[in-house]
Amino acid sequence: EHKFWGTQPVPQPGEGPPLDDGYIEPSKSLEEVRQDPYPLPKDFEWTTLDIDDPKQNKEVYDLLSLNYVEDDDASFRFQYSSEFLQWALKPPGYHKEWHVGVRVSSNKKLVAFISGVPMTLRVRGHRFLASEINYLCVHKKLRSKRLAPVLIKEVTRQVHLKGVFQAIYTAGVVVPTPVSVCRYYHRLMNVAKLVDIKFCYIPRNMTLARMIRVNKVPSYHSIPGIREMEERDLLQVADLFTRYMKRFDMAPVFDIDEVKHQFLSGVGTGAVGEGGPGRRVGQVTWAYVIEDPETHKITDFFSFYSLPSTVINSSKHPVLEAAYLFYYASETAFVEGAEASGQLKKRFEAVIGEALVVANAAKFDVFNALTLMDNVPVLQDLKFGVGDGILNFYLYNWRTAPLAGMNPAGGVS
Ligand code: YNC
Ligand code: MG
Repeated sequence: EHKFWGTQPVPQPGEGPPLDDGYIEPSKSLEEVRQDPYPLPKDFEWTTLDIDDPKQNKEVYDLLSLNYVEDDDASFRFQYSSEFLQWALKPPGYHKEWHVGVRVSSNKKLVAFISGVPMTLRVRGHRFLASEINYLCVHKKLRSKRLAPVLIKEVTRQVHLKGVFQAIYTAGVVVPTPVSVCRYYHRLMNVAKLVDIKFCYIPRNMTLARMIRVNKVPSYHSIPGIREMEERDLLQVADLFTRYMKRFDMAPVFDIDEVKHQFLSGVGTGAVGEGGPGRRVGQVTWAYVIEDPETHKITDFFSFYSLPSTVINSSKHPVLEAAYLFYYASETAFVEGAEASGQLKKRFEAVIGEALVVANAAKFDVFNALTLMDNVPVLQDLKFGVGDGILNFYLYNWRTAPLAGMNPAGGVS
């Protein structure tokens, strides 16, 4: 059935839940790792992409904009920006060798890519170094030629060469074997445009005018003390993030430098407004804190990122501007009884509601969220609608029982 995945250290179909968490195959010593690159079909050659070099960054951008992930009916295709790729591919401790490309030997055209970045991952009670694998892409003209397994094996070799033997990745497709499954939800903001590009439809018994009214996002904040996150907040945000993420069975572990990178390095340059309403030039991420007006302590934070999609068959609206909910946290999670009483849900509703206000002011068309963390209970009240997209989470060379929320309608941790 799975000619490639059947050979890899991942849980195989029908295995059943493991008795103990742990690796599937042991780590190798450096000498045991294959020293030469995997062979490519003739006429192709390996390349390492330098994302700092504007020319090479543009080559990855072009490959992905034309060949990366599309929705099921090929209406929308992710359009990661150059700034996004800079942010995503260069976290603290990144290795340029993990940014793997394939070129046509004759004209050097970039036709395939896969990347990894280092991270510390916690799965249940275990913490380990891992690579986060993303942006696997093969040019449309080279599909179904078994190039993807070669890319995966080569990035695995490069990861092994740095002494890392586990990985995490997500995909819309199902391969052996998801550790968790999430569903996408969408909060419509620019309703007229979303209807125009057929991102959504006007339901029966509804009019466009009424739909616009129902989905109106407030233009003002409602939580006192909300402001953009700044460098002086790093210690408090890192501490809050670390404590809050303990609620979940699988989570990244960020040190201060990583918190700085994840939440502050993508905010762009210049002043808010110079990159369009509510945006800086080249802004990829937004991060806000709530500072208690009395104690001046940070009680909550939230973040989201910009990931536009090309609208494949539209000249009127070439780009769908989508914001994606990223990490958030709240001290309310540590208030005794707050979860049982519904106080925690209320707080998250207010906090994520503020993210909608910021994203709407920045002229995003839609705000997306997955059924993970503490999202699920607030999605309905914040007027998110269920999407048709699914995101499967995978671990490479790590065994653990399925994580909560395997039911894509439910919550995940
Ligand atoms: C996928 N997305 O099942 P079997 S997500 C994993 N993730 O193998 P061929 C995938 N495996 O089933 P094509 C996969 N898509 O025979 C396909 N496969 O065992 C498997 N699309 O290869 C597939 N980007 O080259 C099959 O297929 C084998 O030409 C078939 O190429 C696939 O980034 C692809 O969706 C996805 O560009 C490159 O369709 C191509 O179709 C494409 O004949 C549009 O491959 C863009 C797209 C994928 C986005 C992503 C995460 C990737 C994770 C990869 C696995 C990492 C493992 C950990 C490595 C480090 C380990 C350490 C330590
Ligand atoms: Mg292929």
